[in-house]
Amino acid sequence: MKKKVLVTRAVFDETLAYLAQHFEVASNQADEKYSPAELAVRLKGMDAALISSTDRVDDSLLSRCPGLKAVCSFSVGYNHIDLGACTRHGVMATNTPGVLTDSVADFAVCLTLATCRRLTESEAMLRRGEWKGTHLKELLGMDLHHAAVGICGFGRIGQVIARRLKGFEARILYCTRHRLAPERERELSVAFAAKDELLRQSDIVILILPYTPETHHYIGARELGLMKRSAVLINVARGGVVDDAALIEALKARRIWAAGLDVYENEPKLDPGLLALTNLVLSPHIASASEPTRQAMAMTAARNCVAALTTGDPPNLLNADVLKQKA
Ligand code: 8YV
Repeated sequence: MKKKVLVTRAVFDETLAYLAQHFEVASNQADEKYSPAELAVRLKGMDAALISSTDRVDDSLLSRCPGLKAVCSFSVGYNHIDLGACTRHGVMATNTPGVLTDSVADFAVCLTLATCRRLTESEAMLRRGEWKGTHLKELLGMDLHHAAVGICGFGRIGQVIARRLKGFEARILYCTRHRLAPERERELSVAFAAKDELLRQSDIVILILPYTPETHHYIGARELGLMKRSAVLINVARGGVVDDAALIEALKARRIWAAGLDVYENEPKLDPGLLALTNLVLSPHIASASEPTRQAMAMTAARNCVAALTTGDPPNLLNADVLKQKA
């Protein structure tokens, strides 16, 4: 009997073809967004699921699908998965680190440049037919080259962002839980700074840290108050890392100069206050959305799933303690 796998969101045909070599696959190419109740029903009798960061995996879901052995997310972030609950229910959880690092780093630089140089605001003015021709003081922005850029979160993606920004001769500060070795700091030409100091010194602050209970509202009114009035805030991490309401107030009051957001609290619902702001660039959680990268994410998740249901030792296992429990 082939094992059964549910794919909760639309994926590439290649991914489904690969999975079908191993499993009986229930797909969702219509890309319906399953409610938690719907997901629980569809997971009944399944051995594993390929999930997206839009699917919440917790005790309440897992208690309704006792046969489930693995959840394989096509995302590097895993704040949508309660790892403790997975381990308690004997369910392996995996993610897709590494394959999206370069694309997300590229996009962080893209969002930074678009925000600093008021790209979307300019384009919107053009599309409204309001352009009267170029003049000296039109849509003046700020420079990324030679700027002081503070990167909060300095794992794989943060370090590649730093490498990208070397080409802009930016002065890079970083803060993270585990400071790098001095030789690695020299190699990347970066300097460690405590969070508040980084916020005070930076012209541009880029957020690329995991979303956890500790990093909820990592940037709120207090932190925005520490930043320069001329500063730019970029969020390519997770919505909850920034207090959207505090950010709206700070942007309205020009407490900071501008922001660029790819992620939002309660996405895909955006706080209407965000939509009214012009000193704000918005993108719909597309930092990893290059064709090759999303293909690689889907295949990595599929391979994790095959490994989980065959060898029981998937390469990107997040909750290793589940194996001890199975032993
Ligand atoms: C995903 C992301 O595309 O990988 C992540 O953590 O946020 C994005 O790359 C998104 O989560 C869809 O799964």
